[in-house]
Amino acid sequence: MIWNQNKECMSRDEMSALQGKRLHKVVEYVYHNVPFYRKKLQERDLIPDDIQTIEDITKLPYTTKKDLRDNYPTGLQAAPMSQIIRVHASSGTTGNPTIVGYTRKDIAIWTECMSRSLTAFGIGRNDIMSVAYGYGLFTGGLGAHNGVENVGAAVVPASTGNTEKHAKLLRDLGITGIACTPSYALYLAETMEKMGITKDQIKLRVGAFGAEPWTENMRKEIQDRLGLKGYNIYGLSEVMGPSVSYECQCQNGSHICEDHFFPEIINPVTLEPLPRGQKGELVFTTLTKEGMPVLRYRTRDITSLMEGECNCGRTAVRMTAIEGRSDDMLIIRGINVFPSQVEAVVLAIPEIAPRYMLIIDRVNNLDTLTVQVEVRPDYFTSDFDTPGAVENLRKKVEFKLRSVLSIGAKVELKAPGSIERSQGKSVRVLDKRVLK
Ligand code: DLL
Repeated sequence: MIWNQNKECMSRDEMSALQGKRLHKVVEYVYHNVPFYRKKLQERDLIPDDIQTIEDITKLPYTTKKDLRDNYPTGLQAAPMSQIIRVHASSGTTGNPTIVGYTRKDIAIWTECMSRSLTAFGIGRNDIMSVAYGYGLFTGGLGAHNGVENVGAAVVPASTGNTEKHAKLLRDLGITGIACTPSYALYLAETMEKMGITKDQIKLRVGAFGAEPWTENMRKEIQDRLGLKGYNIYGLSEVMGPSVSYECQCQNGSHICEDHFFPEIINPVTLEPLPRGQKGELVFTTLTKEGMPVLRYRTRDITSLMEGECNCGRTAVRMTAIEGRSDDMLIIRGINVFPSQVEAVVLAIPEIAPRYMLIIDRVNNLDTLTVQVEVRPDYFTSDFDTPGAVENLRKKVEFKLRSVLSIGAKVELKAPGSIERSQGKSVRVLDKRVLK
């Protein structure tokens, strides 16, 4: 089934013409509403009328996460606050999150894209779908939620946590679809097994998995343990949220909603655009967004694009599974974490030296994060004799980390000089997870 035959199956020529028209409009819109973009265009001697076709996109400057950080909180927002009806936030590279505001039209378009994904996965009005992406600030929960309601299925807003209760509901309600991270799906399978719930007792048929990288082996394992078919769903907050692209029944790449999000692939070092088919960094321009449109936003995700009609009948360009990142962002329990965020916390605590190490592991399918930090020599000798001092400091670091990272980390205090110094580029991350 196809949700929007007209847009998902458009001929290439029609799609390019539509994209060109929309690109001109969005450039005109940001030129008049976002000083940051006006300045960037003026620096290149560009006015909106210079952008007429989609090929003209290469004249435009790139936008990066740093630009969002430098314009925190809402400097890149184009619509006035009176037109914003929702705000989400995702991890910034340091202390401040990235704030994204959506207008009513943005939410309607997002819901439309999410409906395309769910329809491609085979979810419709006869389904009951639990959404086990986080609902707090993260785009996963509410983004998926709106789509499930829109296609007429019944949504169960399970969110994350409460896994035993969720497993019981899966069985008792006969839930047929689930949206969550692939690692949470495995954790859920394990919890069910511990509770003695077998896959014959549940009716799960479809899984909408994304927000973190996963492999074909993980897909097989989840499908086998939960008795469903797992589909990939991709997205990012700066561009929209879940449903920037989605797999169809053919599962040969994820179709991009390219009437709304124009994709390019670039060489992350030289920033040269690469021809379709070549692997590189994915860049998106939002063609219809009002709240916070982005021009040529560098996602840092490494993938390649495939053109040509798919056996499902959709013509929309497909992207291959994300192979990695061109920066140091980690995804831990579905949450984006930058080592620089930890650094910002560490630098702000006087008792701690600016030395740290992140150790990430996957225990029983759940990601764990341990942060080792070094105590400053002066504090180590003088205050450490006071009863409770060590524990208080450890708790303080844990508390600050949780508020900045949005996930819990176990903190280990280390004696001065005990975190290994590296000879060359410092190694601050030890990722022990192996994606099988
Ligand atoms: O993760 C949006 C989302 C929610 C997508 C639910 C899918 C399902 P952010 O928190 O901004 O947004 O993180 C975006 O997560 O740049 C990728 O690195 C990674 N990512 C998202 N989906 C996938 C996927 C949401 N299917 C960042 N495969 C992106 C691999 C993914 N990585």
